[in-house]
Amino acid sequence: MSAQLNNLGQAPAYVKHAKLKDWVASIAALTKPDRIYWCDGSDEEYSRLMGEMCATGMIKQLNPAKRPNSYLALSDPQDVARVEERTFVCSETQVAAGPMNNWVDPAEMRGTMNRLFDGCMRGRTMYVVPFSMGPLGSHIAQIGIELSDSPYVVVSMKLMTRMGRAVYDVLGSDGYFVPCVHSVGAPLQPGQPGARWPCNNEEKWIVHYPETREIWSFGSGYGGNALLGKKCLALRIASVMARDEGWLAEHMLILGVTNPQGEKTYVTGAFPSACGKTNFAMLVPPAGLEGWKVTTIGEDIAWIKPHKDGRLYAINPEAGYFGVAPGTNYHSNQNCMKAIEADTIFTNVAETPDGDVWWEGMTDKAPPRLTDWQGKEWTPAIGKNEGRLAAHPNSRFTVAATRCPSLDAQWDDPNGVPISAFLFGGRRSDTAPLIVESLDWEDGVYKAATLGSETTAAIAGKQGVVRRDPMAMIAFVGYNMGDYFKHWLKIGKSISQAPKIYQVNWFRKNAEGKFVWPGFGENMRVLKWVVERCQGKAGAKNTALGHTPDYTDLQWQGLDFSAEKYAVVTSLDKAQWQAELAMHDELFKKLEGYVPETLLETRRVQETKLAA
Ligand code: TSX
Ligand code: MN
Repeated sequence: MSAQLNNLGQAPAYVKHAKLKDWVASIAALTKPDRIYWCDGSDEEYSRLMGEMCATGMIKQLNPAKRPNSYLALSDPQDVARVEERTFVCSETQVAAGPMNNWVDPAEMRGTMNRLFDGCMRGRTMYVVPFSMGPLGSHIAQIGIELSDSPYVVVSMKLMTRMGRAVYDVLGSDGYFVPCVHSVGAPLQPGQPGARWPCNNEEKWIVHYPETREIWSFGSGYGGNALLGKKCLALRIASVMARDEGWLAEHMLILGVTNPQGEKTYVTGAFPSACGKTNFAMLVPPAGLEGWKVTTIGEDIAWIKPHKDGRLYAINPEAGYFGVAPGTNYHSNQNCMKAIEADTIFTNVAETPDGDVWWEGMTDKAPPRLTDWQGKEWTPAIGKNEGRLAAHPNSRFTVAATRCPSLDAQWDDPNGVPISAFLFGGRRSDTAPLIVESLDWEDGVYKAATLGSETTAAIAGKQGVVRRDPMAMIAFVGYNMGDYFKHWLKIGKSISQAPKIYQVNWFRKNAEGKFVWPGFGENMRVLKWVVERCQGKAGAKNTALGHTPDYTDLQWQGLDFSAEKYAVVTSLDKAQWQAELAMHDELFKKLEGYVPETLLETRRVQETKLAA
């Protein structure tokens, strides 16, 4: 195996960046890996690393007759999700990080990191992972280099980003990159056998230095804790870059809608977790809306820049999907199911006796026998008796975007696509109507800033409680949330053709506690109305919240959905909205002293309108 690896410290000839090589050497001197391996991102490298991980048992190849070129990884049971309470934004001052972020003085944090990382890669290989967030060479893209001691990170980054040798061509001898240091925090003594899924259950740290744009992550090998291009770079660090440079780094899907006339409109959507963002990004229009088509640019992150034509243009900085498996099936997301039919890494799902995968919600009925996400025997009876799930609720698939049947032709366009509308949605069983169009940019920013969603079993804590999640960015803004609101308001002033902003809710329930709106593909009816509003074609009525479609403004062909049901999902209850406004005040209280006056004024106007 070592014959394939470069010698310690020896960069390939095509790496021309002296500072990068110095930095790699300095991190190696600190972390003391046995070997350094410079990744080239080739398919051959991917297969070789998969072979090595299969040999150590970290990963298992699935049955190629069922899932060609696909693998299953089972993580440590204590390393299964992002660790928000262990995530830090270490800006020079605490005010700069704001009340929504964990903050530690950066000088103190550097001391902690230097102690933790000293010798933390002993017995392991340090991989040098070059990646581009966004199309290679795009003026909107950013380059990162992740140093990691996890081969699982390397193969995941190959699917999730533009990873490999070509990044060095863009970087040249002095290009800018975001330095990302990652360790699972599990050094090996000579002869010590490695854990199947190495991690550190005593110490987990996800650390950002916004001023110097650095990321240090210790102790976890899972998802956003370890794939540092995603939440750490593309959201927390990028949000700071965006603030400084006049653009937006957002937790948004991007989709294209093509109407029967062939006209294309691009829309983004920001939704907190458990609202079906990936499903919406890959939506299949229902019967009755023939001729309409949805194409996918991205399903998690959007980087959005003002263009000289006065519009906002968006790219997806990612090149793959790291999506939640449970609930994904051929009804909820046909495109996604097709994407993961091959060339996919599954993590923490269950395995069938014939070497395929399964998770809750994949089929109506569970297979009679499974191996669960912890490698234990599982049957529907065991699951029921012991309250044990076959797949972890946060189990994932990792797959390249190029496998997605609905992938938009423009997805890799370095200029991005022009955005006509922003959707902001939460999971609300009451209060919030199906859709409301904001009166203007400021009103839209207010709606986005006060976005709330009910918690589900997939998140720790109480179920059914409304949590404020401004712009679905609560865990991802790398600076003061109040300044982030100001930045949003400023962006609106910097463009002449601002997208319309909508508030949506697919989750209204009736008095019996049943979902009234059919959701999924039927959301296309709402999306069609949004697109036609942007084109000036669709009607609306005014309410205290903004413009909403009348029953007759939506197309119902192919769906039996009565005006009575429509009244339920669109009703606006004054008492409920007054309670809602009181909850907005709680958010503004947490951010006291930082909330822009424009939003506080919008809040007061709402009160008056509801009283009227
Ligand atoms: O993803 C969802 N979307 C967006 C799809 C484009 N989900 C899945 C939950 C989040 C992961 C939804 N669940 C949606 C939705 O629009 N709506 C609902 C609620 C719902 C659940 C089941 C039904 C209907 C609505 N079932 C029947 O009507 C038979
Ligand atoms: Mn996300």
